[in-house]
Amino acid sequence: MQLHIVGGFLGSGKTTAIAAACKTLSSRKKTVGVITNDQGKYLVDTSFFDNQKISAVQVAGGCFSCNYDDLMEKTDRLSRTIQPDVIFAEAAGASADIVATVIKPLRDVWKDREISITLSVFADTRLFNQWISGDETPFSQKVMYLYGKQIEEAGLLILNKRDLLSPGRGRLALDDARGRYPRKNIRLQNSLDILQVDSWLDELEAMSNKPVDLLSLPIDYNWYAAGKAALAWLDTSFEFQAEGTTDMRPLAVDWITSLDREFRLHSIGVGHLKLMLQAGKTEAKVSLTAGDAVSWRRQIPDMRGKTLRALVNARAEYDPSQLHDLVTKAARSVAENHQCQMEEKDTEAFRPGFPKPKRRMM
Ligand SMILES: Nc1nc2c(ncn2[C@@H]2O[C@H](COP(=O)(O)OP(=O)(O)OP(=O)(O)O)[C@@H](O)[C@H]2O)c(=O)[nH]1
Ligand SMILES: [Mg+2]
Repeated sequence: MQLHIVGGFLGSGKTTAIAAACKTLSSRKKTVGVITNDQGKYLVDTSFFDNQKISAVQVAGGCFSCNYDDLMEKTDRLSRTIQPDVIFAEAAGASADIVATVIKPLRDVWKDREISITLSVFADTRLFNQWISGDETPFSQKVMYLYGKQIEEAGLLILNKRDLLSPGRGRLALDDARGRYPRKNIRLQNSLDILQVDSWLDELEAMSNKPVDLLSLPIDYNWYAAGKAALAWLDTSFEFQAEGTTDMRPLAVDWITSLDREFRLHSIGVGHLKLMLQAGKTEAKVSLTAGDAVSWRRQIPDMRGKTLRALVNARAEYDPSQLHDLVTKAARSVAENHQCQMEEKDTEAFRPGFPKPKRRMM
């Protein structure tokens, strides 16, 4: 079996690439499962994989390294229930130090089992460019420390969303990355293009057959923890109830437009605001990441129904309760403007705690 761990910063495109890769593998008659991971427990990504009919289980309440036993348990459960050829494990977007705390310990306990493990790290090429050139980014130095550590430990670094840059700037990013990390496998990718995802899969296949040496990182856990704790985690659900069946899209568009405006107004570094929207029979995942002004609009289809349900996962560099206030206030205001009743439930707003890996192998 192949276990492909997919790391990388919030909103870099991990879920998108994994979902596309699962489709390709299924069409090749391979059985595939996914393990999602997050600090919270009400996860947009898990519902997204469920909606795509991809077998997914989640390791919730902390990163893989702190929930290492749960990761092994979920891998075994998937192995028993679907007997997969391939499992993708998507690490939470603010986790690093995966080689020392997850991959090496797993290779150690599974030394008698035929499981190959790879590590891909995704990076939005635009943020990567800012970081590698020393330009200002939407995030503080603490958060960018964690970001840099993710990049540093990648077995395969994917500079993703290449389609959002000119070909020249994309190539320049690739050259810069290769200059900084001459021994790393690095690729430029547009994960919305299935052929480019297929070629990532080919690389994963090759790496599974001939494992690359992964090096444990030197990492300052105080800085790493400070980077995590600078981020606010908000998971919550809203239900908007209209008087009769109507198109709920305008309400959703107004809500995210107003959130985007607030984020800019308060200069909030948005890692990823993701929503799973559902009205009638229509479901849609909508993402807003740093620097995305418009693309989320295309992700909201017409949604006819009397009720719009929204599962919200927001990760941003801000105070958790203020982030919660901001999201709720905007929801209340659009509900009023669109003459809907609004109810909120299952809310958790917090900062990720100090990472305490179960094992760490140098
Ligand atoms: N243009 C473009 N958009 C992309 C690409 N890959 C992903 N996206 C978009 O980026 C947004 C975030 O993608 P996700 O796959 O959810 O990102 P993620 O890394 O799983 O995010 P977290 O799980 O929150 O860490 C979505 O709107 C995707 O459609 C790409 O190659 N090009
Ligand atoms: Mg994801």
